Amino acid sequence: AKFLSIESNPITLARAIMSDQRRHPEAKGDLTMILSSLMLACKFVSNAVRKAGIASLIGISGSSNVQGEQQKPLDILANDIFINSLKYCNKIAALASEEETGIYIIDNPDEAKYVIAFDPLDGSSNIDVNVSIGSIFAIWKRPDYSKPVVLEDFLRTGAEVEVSGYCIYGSSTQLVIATKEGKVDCFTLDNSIGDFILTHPNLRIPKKGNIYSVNEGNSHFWDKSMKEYVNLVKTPQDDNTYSLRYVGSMVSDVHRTLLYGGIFLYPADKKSPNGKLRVLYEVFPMSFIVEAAGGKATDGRRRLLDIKAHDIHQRSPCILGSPDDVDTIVAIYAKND
Ligand code: AHM
Ligand code: MG
Repeated sequence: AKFLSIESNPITLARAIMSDQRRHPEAKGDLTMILSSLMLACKFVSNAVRKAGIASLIGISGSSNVQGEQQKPLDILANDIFINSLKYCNKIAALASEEETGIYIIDNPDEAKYVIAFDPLDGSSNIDVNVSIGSIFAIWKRPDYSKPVVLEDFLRTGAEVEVSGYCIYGSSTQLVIATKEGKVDCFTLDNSIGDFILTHPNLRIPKKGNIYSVNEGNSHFWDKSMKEYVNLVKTPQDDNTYSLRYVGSMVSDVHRTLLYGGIFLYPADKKSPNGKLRVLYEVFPMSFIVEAAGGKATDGRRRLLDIKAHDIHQRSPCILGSPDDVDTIVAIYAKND
């Protein structure tokens, strides 16, 4: 007989979301359907990202491929994949994408209770140099789903998010999902079976870390408190030395912060008075995940999840990570204001 060491009872994402639904007998399975669609979209995008490097070698780059089909930049392709996948689950009334100018209303046969905001491929300037990138999303329940969907369905706070997550296309593909019950799970794509497997259940961010992550090239343009904070973490102390790690791909920088602890900062500066990151597609989903894992997220002065969006593409400064590290910078802002 041959003996194989293979996990015969893995918890797949499909199994996890089905058992979640069983725990909530009142639930109609809408979120289960939406998450299944997102899981499929992430697998498709992962596959496209993995092929991107070789595509130019085998002659399918440029404006059309060998079959004469129009080629699309990867971020536009990812946007199409997300839209198509979400359209057919019939549970999403409208979506807002970083790649779309306005909201995208889906013509549903039934009342759809949810709206979703996503960045289909964040950090896309990193694609050509083979650096990890990701997709980010947040889902809200519509306040009144008997009415036609309107822009206001998206102009909400981050605290009202039902579920949010990101998928990182790194050395492996991992999907991290946070629910409003405060549970964060990380699933890793097993390419051999084509399914996401629960590899990091109940993620909790370390209380304090020793990594800071920021584009320090902008430091000249920062406000006094930002400068003071970064100087502080760079000043050697007996029990405390911080390392700087900055990928420049939010999903990677936040993923590391979640697992190893520390702080990620994209502050406002003189060039970008509202920072760079988008509230709906980046700031809310990531803040929601970090808080659900026991971390904190602030713009320096207020909790990010308390912002109420007034524009789907609005930006905000974003500071998030281990609670002790975030508390330190919040105290500096309070002292200097
Ligand atoms: P994008 O949505 O155009 O890809 O930009 C967002 C990305 C984030 O992933 C990352 O945190 C940030 O831009 C990096 O910006 P910078 O190059 O200014 O440091
Ligand atoms: Mg982006």
